[in-house]
Amino acid sequence: MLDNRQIDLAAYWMPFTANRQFKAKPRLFTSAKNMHYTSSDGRQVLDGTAGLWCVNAGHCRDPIVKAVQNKVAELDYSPAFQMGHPDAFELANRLTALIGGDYSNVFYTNSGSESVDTALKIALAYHRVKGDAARTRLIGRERGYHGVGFGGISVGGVVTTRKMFGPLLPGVDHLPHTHNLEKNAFSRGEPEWGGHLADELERIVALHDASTIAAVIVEPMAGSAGVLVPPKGYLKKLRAICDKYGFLLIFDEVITGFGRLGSPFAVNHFGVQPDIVTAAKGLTNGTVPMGAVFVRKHIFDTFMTGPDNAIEFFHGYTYSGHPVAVAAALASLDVYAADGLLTRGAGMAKYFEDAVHSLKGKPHVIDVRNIGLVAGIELQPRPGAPGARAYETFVKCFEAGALIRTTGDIIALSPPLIIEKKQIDELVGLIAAALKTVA
Ligand code: PXG
Repeated sequence: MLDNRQIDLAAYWMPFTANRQFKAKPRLFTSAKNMHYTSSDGRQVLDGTAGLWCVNAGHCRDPIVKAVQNKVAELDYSPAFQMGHPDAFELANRLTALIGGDYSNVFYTNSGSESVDTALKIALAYHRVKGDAARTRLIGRERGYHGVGFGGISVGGVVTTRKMFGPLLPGVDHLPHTHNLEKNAFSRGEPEWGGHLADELERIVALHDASTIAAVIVEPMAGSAGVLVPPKGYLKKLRAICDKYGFLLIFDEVITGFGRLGSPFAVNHFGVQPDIVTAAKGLTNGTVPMGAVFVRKHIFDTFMTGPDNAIEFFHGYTYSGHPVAVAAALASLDVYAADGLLTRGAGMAKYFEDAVHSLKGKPHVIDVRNIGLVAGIELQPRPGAPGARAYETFVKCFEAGALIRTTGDIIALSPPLIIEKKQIDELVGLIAAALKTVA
């Protein structure tokens, strides 16, 4: 047990946190195992969010812990440029086999933000290498979240992550988001209404001309901005329009990768093959920072031209393919396979769906939406105090023994994929109880 008041909290500038509010009443975790965190005051807290959408196999799984411990003692670091280590190649082979299709190659990064910027750079460079240098525009979507790099915030559509930091990348445009409570409130799975919103890409083409557009990037399911499940047919339509005009399609699977929707990737779940796929988070079960970018064979092959001694893509990170991160990823894949976790969500989805939809009719709840092991529960904002209701619900849940995540007035649930039915009941029960106590 720790007394939070004895820790000097002053120097740490916390990310995406109300620093003064937090430090006035801190919430600290000191350990974790499987579905639970232990808080600094010694309480068990049920993890309803897999950390931040990353601890898909549950916490401190022995094979992953051991793999990291062993690797750090054996090969602490190996240069990423013009040198390699065997595990990095093995991981790339296993990842391309896992995602399937004709994804032939993997580029390593250290985070989702870096994966996004890497993917955007691959898209721009791809057209340049092909001699199509006029294709420089990038198309994102309103309410999209693609991390915090300048590329990611430029194509992203979350105003708070954009407004302070301009000018952003030029030549970016945005598709409309697909959120519409009048049409789709309390949808189960993919909403019926909204597939036609993909046609808005045609309007963007008419405005800018197809010859200027390099790529379209979307989250197959928008996570951060409040769990927006793609309407039926939407992603297939986007793919078709991209094909028609020669745009690369990028799926940002930082959240949806590694089993979140009940399939290994959203690519598999929706049967749509984008040209480039970004990943991070669940890649190492959140243990060690790591991201990855998957490309299809035609993308990689386009770069493999010119003299053999020429570097084909001037991009990379000191820690691309870090041995300890790679060890964590390999062990995570082993655990996912041994426990069947990358498809476990498919079997649990219906139970989870029924449980979260039982919140319909509870105080303040204006929508519940879900897919796989993800749910969004939207609350009516308190007049004049947007976000306050959801934040207070989050604090009450934490005090009662459950970790949830909120964005604005939306509660997002994304538990570790090992969650059991009785833990789903517990999580939803604690949220229902908290909602009753929030004004
Ligand atoms: N793309 C997507 C789709 C993401 O969800 C990133 C990129 C950036 O990843 P990094 O590793 O650079 O943070 C993300 C990150 C939340 C939440 O509560 C979501 C993210 C991060 C933190 C909190 O919704 N997503």
